[in-house]
Amino acid sequence: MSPTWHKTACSLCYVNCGIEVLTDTDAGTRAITRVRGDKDNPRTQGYLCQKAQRLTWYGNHNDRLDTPLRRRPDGTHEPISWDQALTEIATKLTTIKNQDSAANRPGSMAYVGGGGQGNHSGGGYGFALRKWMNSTRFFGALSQEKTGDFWVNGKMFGGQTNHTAEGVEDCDLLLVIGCNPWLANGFNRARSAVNDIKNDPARKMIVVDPRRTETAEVADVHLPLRPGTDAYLLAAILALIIQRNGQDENFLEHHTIGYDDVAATLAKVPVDAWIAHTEVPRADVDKAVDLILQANAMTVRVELGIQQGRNSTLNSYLEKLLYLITGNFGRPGTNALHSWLMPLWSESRGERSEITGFEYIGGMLPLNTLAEEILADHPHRARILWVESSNPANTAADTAGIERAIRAAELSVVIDVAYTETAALADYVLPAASQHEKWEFTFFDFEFPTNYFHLRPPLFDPLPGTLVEAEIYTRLFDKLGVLPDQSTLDELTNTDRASLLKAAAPILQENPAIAPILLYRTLGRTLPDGAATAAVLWPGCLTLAKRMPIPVQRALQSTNEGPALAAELFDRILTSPSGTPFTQHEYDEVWQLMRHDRVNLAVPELLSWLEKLDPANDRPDPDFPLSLINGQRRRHNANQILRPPSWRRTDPDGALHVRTDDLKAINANEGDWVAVVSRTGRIVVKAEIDDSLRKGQLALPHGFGMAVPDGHGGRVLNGPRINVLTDATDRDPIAGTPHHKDMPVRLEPATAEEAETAERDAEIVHALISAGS
Ligand SMILES: Nc1nc2c(c(=O)[nH]1)N[C@H]1C(S)=C(S)[C@@H](COP(=O)(O)OP(=O)(O)OC[C@H]3O[C@@H](n4cnc5c(=O)[nH]c(N)nc54)[C@H](O)[C@@H]3O)O[C@H]1N2
Ligand SMILES: Nc1nc2c(c(=O)[nH]1)N[C@H]1C(S)=C(S)[C@@H](COP(=O)(O)OP(=O)(O)OC[C@H]3O[C@@H](n4cnc5c(=O)[nH]c(N)nc54)[C@H](O)[C@@H]3O)O[C@H]1N2
Ligand code: SF4
Ligand SMILES: [Mo]
Repeated sequence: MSPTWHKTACSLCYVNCGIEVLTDTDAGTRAITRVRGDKDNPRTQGYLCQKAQRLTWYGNHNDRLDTPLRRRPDGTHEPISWDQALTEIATKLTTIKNQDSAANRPGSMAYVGGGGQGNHSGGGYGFALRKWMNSTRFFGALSQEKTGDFWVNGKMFGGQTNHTAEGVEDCDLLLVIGCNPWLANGFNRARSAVNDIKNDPARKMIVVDPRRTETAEVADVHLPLRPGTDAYLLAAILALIIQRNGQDENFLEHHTIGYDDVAATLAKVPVDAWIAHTEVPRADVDKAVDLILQANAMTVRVELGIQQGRNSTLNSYLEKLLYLITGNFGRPGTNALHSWLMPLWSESRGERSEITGFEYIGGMLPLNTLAEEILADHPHRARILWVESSNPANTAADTAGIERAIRAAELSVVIDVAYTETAALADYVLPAASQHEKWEFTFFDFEFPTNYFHLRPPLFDPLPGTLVEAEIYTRLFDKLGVLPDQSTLDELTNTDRASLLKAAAPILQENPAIAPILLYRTLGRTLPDGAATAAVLWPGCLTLAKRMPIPVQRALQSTNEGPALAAELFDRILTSPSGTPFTQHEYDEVWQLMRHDRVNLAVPELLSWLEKLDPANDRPDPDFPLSLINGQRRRHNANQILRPPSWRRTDPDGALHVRTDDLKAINANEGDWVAVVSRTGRIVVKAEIDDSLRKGQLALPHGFGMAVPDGHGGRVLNGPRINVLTDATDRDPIAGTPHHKDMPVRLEPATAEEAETAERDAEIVHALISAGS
């Protein structure tokens, strides 16, 4: 039989490129032997990056979980049955829920994750549990990177789900601030898009990044600012634009309010002093302003360099002002808002944590405050830690604090595909079927004017012993005794789709939390080929068809309306293995996506933050004079998704990147073990020269620090556990996001003992790589 190519998506970053894979036909294996771009995918059109070929290392390795585990008193784990695990967990949940309500305190579950880069099918079901536990405490990766952006969107556009898209493919100027699309992608077909701009003399690119990145290398202008000084630079650029009358009066008049307040604040910016503070040559800033003023269609693309940098929320405001004041919004090749099939986050309205005082943004609390929520000496502290599809023991700030918090929780449960560092500390570990073993999708649909959704069928049967998340939660709710009896479920299953929610209304009124579970157990049973998890998409289709029928009709080339249009959309999603457009807008409709009537340019909290900026407050700490990029995206890292060391033969140790002169300053050489020391921790890493960094800047990679099986019954550390270094209290005042990209550290030679331990671990890891495990 000739091998067949299966359509799916890459789950190694949130772009989720459409791909086709060849799978090993030997029964029982779950190897992906070849990967190619799926040319039929209407969004990514066959693109893939260097990481996708290694996808097999995600679900096909010897550290997959295949049985529920329970923690023994000595801290080790023992296998137990699903039935026993879920019974015990349900008992503890019920006890704590009853205690919470008897004490009249808010639900005490802290829920972390709910989906990673490629999988959001489980999240809705996890939310159901959190809701049933009466808890609002939700934390995740987004709440350590994007919540500042969401907060600003709420103020300017009116909704925290009013999220922006970029028109990279059609722009004539791409302004890249604090991101490196050449290695990290982050938007569709990133490398092709960057190459297209490079090869077209009429199109330009500016890069704002302290390091001369691979992207900066091909830019027309590179502004290598001092780390952490973006707010000064962006404010100076805005001030210069206005000095040169570069504001788009027509756009400002018709689509915005508050410009005068913004202009008044910007007029006070001491442009020369602030540019001097950024250490970027003035002539280069002027060149950048020239390009911005000449552009017909500019798109601003930002990421962690400013979102996990100093003044994070202020940066998110200033980058938006750049495109709004110049009228680069809602036209081809500019920034815009986008539609959602179902929003990935929600709207908060100023509610705050009782424990830390931090504001909920998009329904989330800062991940940086998770340990405080659990460890606080407060009657309303979190008692349960529930983690699904996230590895905070490695990815949240202050590893030691997070580890203490996991141990301190009265109940900790981890749902994952692999035995992660978080799982290793949990009371119960529940093994999930991988993204290649179930129907899966994400809500990372950030496109305008046409937006796409991709539901992927499974490539393999679930690994024996694992369950799909929807099934895990449904069985747990069964144990909790809150699901209707079978005959009621049967009756609902036989109800026609359009009336299902109405028929279920009395049940949901009594217990609104169980809506996803109910859909899974009823509508889910009617879906083809086990696509039951997709049942949660049905309410999204109904709402969308009602709220924006015309863009949906255009996308589907349909004349249906109401529930019939929703049904057509739902069916289209179920039968489109390469993904499908779900909305197609006219550019003018961008204004209907916004909650405000006009964009509100003046955000008082941020204007006063800007007024208070003062270079004198930015002096480096003499004890920690260097700036660490703590979590750099490189050719071969992918969050914590690919765990076996063998997937990367390049950079096996997760080396520290450091300039020749900064390494010489401690009398060390390339290949030496050196210590990176912060206020919070110390880690030992291998030094590798990278002179594209700015003087005084170091970089450690994201996506390492896993404890992997060493082949002899133990575990070995693979590369730096970077968040040992992170101070969880060094964070944005509004969003609480950590300053991962500008962490004050110093460099020291490693001690002989440290070097010996590190070398021993590295030798084991290298042997594992040679053996291909
Ligand atoms: N290869 C790879 N790709 C990935 C991922 C991965 O793990 N590996 N993860 C995915 C995820 S979850 C995300 S969120 C994205 C992140 O994608 P990016 O944000 O593009 O990646 P980073 O390397 O974290 O940091 C971006 C840039 O910020 C720069 N920088 C550091 N300090 C400053 C500063 O003070 N100011 C400015 N302007 N820039 C600064 C760094 O030099 C770096 O080039 O990548 C996604 N893609
Ligand atoms: N110092 C520092 N820290 C950082 C960053 C940084 O730059 N520097 N970057 C931050 C950013 S931007 C991000 S996005 C986060 C990412 O950090 P996390 O939120 O922890 O997410 P991932 O690393 O993507 O890990 C996802 C987990 O999901 C598991 N998983 C994969 N598929 C499935 C599935 O189908 N079901 C279940 N239940 N589990 C599954 C994987 O095994 C893995 O353990 O890290 C953040 N942490
Ligand atoms: S850009 Fe690369 S890692 Fe991201 S989804 Fe596409 S192929 Fe996968
Ligand atoms: Mo991220």
